[in-house]
Amino acid sequence: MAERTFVMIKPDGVGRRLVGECIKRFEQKGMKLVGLKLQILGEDVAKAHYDEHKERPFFGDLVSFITSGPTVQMVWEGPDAVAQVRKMNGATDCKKADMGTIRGDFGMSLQNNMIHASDSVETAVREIALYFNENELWSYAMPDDGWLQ
Ligand code: FUP
Repeated sequence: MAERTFVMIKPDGVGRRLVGECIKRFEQKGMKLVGLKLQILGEDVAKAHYDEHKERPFFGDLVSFITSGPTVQMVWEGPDAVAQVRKMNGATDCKKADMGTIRGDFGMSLQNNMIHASDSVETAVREIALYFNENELWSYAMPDDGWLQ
Protein backbone atom coordinates (compact mmCIF):
# COMPACT_ATOMS: atom_id res chain seq x y z
CA MET A 1 0.00 0.00 0.00
CA ALA A 2 1.22 3.52 -0.77
CA GLU A 3 2.17 5.74 2.17
CA ARG A 4 -0.67 7.49 3.99
CA THR A 5 -0.66 10.69 6.04
CA PHE A 6 -3.19 12.40 8.29
CA VAL A 7 -4.09 16.04 7.58
CA MET A 8 -6.40 18.30 9.58
CA ILE A 9 -7.67 21.73 8.56
CA LYS A 10 -7.99 23.67 11.80
CA PRO A 11 -10.88 26.00 12.81
CA ASP A 12 -9.12 29.05 11.30
CA GLY A 13 -8.61 27.22 7.99
CA VAL A 14 -12.28 26.24 7.84
CA GLY A 15 -13.40 29.70 9.01
CA ARG A 16 -11.27 31.39 6.37
CA ARG A 17 -12.80 29.15 3.67
CA LEU A 18 -9.47 27.51 2.82
CA VAL A 19 -10.75 23.91 2.77
CA GLY A 20 -11.10 23.83 -1.01
CA GLU A 21 -7.73 25.52 -1.53
CA CYS A 22 -5.95 22.91 0.61
CA ILE A 23 -7.73 19.98 -1.05
CA LYS A 24 -6.99 21.46 -4.48
CA ARG A 25 -3.26 21.64 -3.73
CA PHE A 26 -3.02 18.05 -2.51
CA GLU A 27 -5.06 16.80 -5.47
CA GLN A 28 -3.01 18.73 -7.98
CA LYS A 29 0.21 17.41 -6.46
CA GLY A 30 -1.04 13.92 -7.29
CA MET A 31 -2.12 12.70 -3.86
CA LYS A 32 -5.18 10.48 -3.46
CA LEU A 33 -7.90 11.35 -0.91
CA VAL A 34 -8.79 8.14 0.95
CA GLY A 35 -10.71 9.51 3.97
CA LEU A 36 -12.58 12.74 4.75
CA LYS A 37 -14.78 14.10 7.53
CA LEU A 38 -15.79 17.37 9.22
CA GLN A 39 -16.33 17.63 12.97
CA ILE A 40 -16.03 19.86 16.01
CA LEU A 41 -13.55 17.99 18.16
CA GLY A 42 -14.25 17.10 21.78
CA GLU A 43 -11.66 17.87 24.43
CA ASP A 44 -10.65 14.20 24.86
CA VAL A 45 -9.66 13.66 21.23
CA ALA A 46 -7.96 17.09 21.12
CA LYS A 47 -5.87 16.23 24.18
CA ALA A 48 -4.99 12.84 22.70
CA HIS A 49 -4.03 14.49 19.42
CA TYR A 50 -1.66 16.95 21.12
CA ASP A 51 -0.41 14.49 23.77
CA GLU A 52 3.27 15.12 22.84
CA HIS A 53 2.77 18.79 23.86
CA LYS A 54 0.99 18.14 27.17
CA GLU A 55 3.84 19.57 29.28
CA ARG A 56 4.25 22.69 27.12
CA PRO A 57 2.94 26.06 28.36
CA PHE A 58 0.75 26.51 25.26
CA PHE A 59 -1.04 23.13 25.64
CA GLY A 60 -4.24 24.65 27.07
CA ASP A 61 -4.42 27.21 24.26
CA LEU A 62 -3.82 24.48 21.66
CA VAL A 63 -6.70 22.38 22.97
CA SER A 64 -9.12 25.30 23.26
CA PHE A 65 -8.22 26.51 19.76
CA ILE A 66 -8.61 23.14 18.03
CA THR A 67 -11.99 22.55 19.75
CA SER A 68 -13.27 26.07 19.00
CA GLY A 69 -14.95 25.31 15.66
CA PRO A 70 -15.31 22.83 12.83
CA THR A 71 -12.23 21.00 11.62
CA VAL A 72 -11.70 18.80 8.55
CA GLN A 73 -9.93 15.44 8.90
CA MET A 74 -8.38 13.85 5.85
CA VAL A 75 -6.18 10.94 4.94
CA TRP A 76 -4.07 11.42 1.82
CA GLU A 77 -2.17 8.64 0.08
CA GLY A 78 0.77 8.79 -2.30
CA PRO A 79 4.48 8.17 -2.70
CA ASP A 80 6.34 9.79 0.25
CA ALA A 81 2.99 11.27 1.39
CA VAL A 82 4.14 12.27 4.89
CA ALA A 83 7.13 14.34 3.79
CA GLN A 84 5.43 15.74 0.70
CA VAL A 85 2.46 17.10 2.67
CA ARG A 86 4.70 18.55 5.41
CA LYS A 87 6.63 20.37 2.67
CA MET A 88 3.41 21.69 1.12
CA ASN A 89 2.13 22.92 4.52
CA GLY A 90 5.36 24.78 5.33
CA ALA A 91 7.04 25.72 8.62
CA THR A 92 4.96 25.75 11.83
CA ASP A 93 5.26 29.54 12.19
CA CYS A 94 3.50 31.00 9.15
CA LYS A 95 5.80 34.05 9.18
CA LYS A 96 8.78 31.72 8.64
CA ALA A 97 7.06 29.43 6.13
CA ASP A 98 8.23 29.64 2.52
CA MET A 99 5.98 31.34 -0.03
CA GLY A 100 4.28 28.67 -2.10
CA THR A 101 3.40 26.68 1.02
CA ILE A 102 -0.10 26.81 2.54
CA ARG A 103 1.14 28.46 5.75
CA GLY A 104 3.47 30.81 3.86
CA ASP A 105 0.79 31.90 1.40
CA PHE A 106 -2.18 32.30 3.75
CA GLY A 107 -0.99 32.89 7.31
CA MET A 108 0.88 35.18 9.71
CA SER A 109 0.47 33.31 12.99
CA LEU A 110 2.31 30.57 14.87
CA GLN A 111 -0.70 29.12 16.66
CA ASN A 112 -3.35 29.85 14.04
CA ASN A 113 -1.49 28.06 11.28
CA MET A 114 -4.56 26.59 9.53
CA ILE A 115 -3.42 23.05 8.91
CA HIS A 116 -1.83 20.05 10.61
CA ALA A 117 -0.08 17.07 9.07
CA SER A 118 1.61 14.02 10.55
CA ASP A 119 5.37 14.40 11.06
CA SER A 120 6.33 10.75 10.49
CA VAL A 121 4.87 7.49 9.18
CA GLU A 122 4.50 6.26 12.80
CA THR A 123 2.65 9.44 13.81
CA ALA A 124 0.42 9.09 10.74
CA VAL A 125 -0.61 5.57 11.80
CA ARG A 126 -1.47 6.85 15.30
CA GLU A 127 -3.33 9.94 14.09
CA ILE A 128 -5.29 8.12 11.38
CA ALA A 129 -6.48 5.61 14.00
CA LEU A 130 -7.49 8.45 16.33
CA TYR A 131 -9.93 9.89 13.78
CA PHE A 132 -10.90 7.10 11.37
CA ASN A 133 -12.20 3.55 11.55
CA GLU A 134 -10.75 1.17 8.97
CA ASN A 135 -14.12 1.07 7.13
CA GLU A 136 -14.00 4.87 6.65
CA LEU A 137 -10.82 4.64 4.53
CA TRP A 138 -11.03 3.68 0.88
CA SER A 139 -8.58 1.97 -1.45
CA TYR A 140 -9.31 2.59 -5.10
CA ALA A 141 -7.57 3.03 -8.43
CA MET A 142 -7.22 6.39 -10.19
CA PRO A 143 -6.70 6.62 -13.96
CA ASP A 144 -3.41 8.50 -13.45
CA ASP A 145 -1.93 6.12 -10.86
CA GLY A 146 0.69 4.90 -13.35
CA TRP A 147 1.99 8.40 -14.10
CA LEU A 148 2.50 9.32 -10.47
CA GLN A 149 4.95 6.62 -9.39
P1 FUP B 1 3.63 21.23 13.37
O1 FUP B 1 4.22 19.86 13.42
O2 FUP B 1 4.27 22.14 12.35
O3 FUP B 1 2.13 21.23 13.24
O4 FUP B 1 3.94 21.92 14.77
P2 FUP B 1 4.15 21.33 16.25
O5 FUP B 1 3.70 19.90 16.36
O6 FUP B 1 5.53 21.68 16.71
O7 FUP B 1 3.14 22.22 17.09
C1 FUP B 1 1.76 21.94 17.11
C2 FUP B 1 1.01 23.23 17.15
O8 FUP B 1 1.31 23.93 18.34
C3 FUP B 1 1.37 24.16 16.03
F1 FUP B 1 0.60 23.95 14.96
C4 FUP B 1 1.20 25.53 16.61
C5 FUP B 1 1.29 25.32 18.09
N1 FUP B 1 2.48 25.92 18.70
C6 FUP B 1 2.32 27.07 19.47
O9 FUP B 1 1.22 27.57 19.60
N2 FUP B 1 3.45 27.59 20.05
C7 FUP B 1 4.68 27.07 19.91
O10 FUP B 1 5.66 27.61 20.45
C8 FUP B 1 4.83 25.90 19.11
C9 FUP B 1 3.71 25.35 18.51
